Amino acid sequence: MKTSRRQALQATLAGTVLAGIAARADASTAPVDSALFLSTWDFGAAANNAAFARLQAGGSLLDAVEAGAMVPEADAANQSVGLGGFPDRDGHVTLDAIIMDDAGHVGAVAALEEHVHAISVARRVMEQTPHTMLVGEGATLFARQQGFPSATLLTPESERAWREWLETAQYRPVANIENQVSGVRGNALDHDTIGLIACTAEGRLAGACTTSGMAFKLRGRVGDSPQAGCGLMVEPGVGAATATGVGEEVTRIAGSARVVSSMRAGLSPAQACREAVEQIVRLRGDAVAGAQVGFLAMDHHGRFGSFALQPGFTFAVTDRAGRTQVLPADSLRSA
Ligand code: SD4
Repeated sequence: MKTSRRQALQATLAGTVLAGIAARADASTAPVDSALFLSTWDFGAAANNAAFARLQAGGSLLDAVEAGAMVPEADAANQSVGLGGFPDRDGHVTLDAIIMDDAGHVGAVAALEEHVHAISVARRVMEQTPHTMLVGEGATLFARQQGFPSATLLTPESERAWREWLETAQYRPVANIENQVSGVRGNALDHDTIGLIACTAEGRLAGACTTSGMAFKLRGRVGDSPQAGCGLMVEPGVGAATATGVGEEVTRIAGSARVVSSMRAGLSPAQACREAVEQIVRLRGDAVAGAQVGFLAMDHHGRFGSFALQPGFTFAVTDRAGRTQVLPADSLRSA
């Protein structure tokens, strides 16, 4: 399965990459030296392009990151975000999302059901309530009350995968495809969470992160993604970071906040991402032997970097002219 997934990914990359696929994922050598949008995985390219289009059409930076995150959320073929996401072990698709800007505005939802665009509900939490996060039934009720259309998130394909998983009910995340479980084959082109961070030429920052979380998780499980400082962090005058992979490992170290703090202390975005991955390994040792965690970071000049625990993490970068590339991240472990 791993080989065919890699072949499929290569085919996608060939179709998506506009230039510089062989470049290292660091600002010093990448052909794009300052990013406008940076997002996780190869499917981030379409999200970045939507974000760019929204900005070009006069939207705010928050409008742009929201528009970008909505792309994988609406894609039923993507089984790790939004519509068609893999369900929890009881068959419910539950979504986690967060949106944040550099003026202290944060909104998040966790374990949201029945609504495709968790990122938009998160934004509504930010803009219409005094709170930063709503969860479970409360989040779903809020979305209804706010007039978001309800939808059935479980697609026949994801239901089939869940029923197949029920035959063994083993929870064994696999690197780079955490949302697929050993023995259950999802869409080989799809990965996990989308985290999308943005930086304008003026140094304004924003970010969005949205996911259906780990496939077949315990009901009520919330990952890193919607937690401020874990799946996403934005700090004015410093930078932004986002994470993907096994959320529990990211949460243990408040990963994205750690990456931003390291940038504040003078590390480059790539160094800051690497430091966070190394901290996870220091803490967890063999417990993370097969796990994947990947970080993306961008400073307030748009310099960007990434680093992952395992090989296979890719990210999409869009420069201020709207050119998008998909690049491979460096990793602690080798292939
Ligand atoms: C979670 N971090 O819910 C998310 C899932 C993910 O790669 O990104 N997997 O733990």
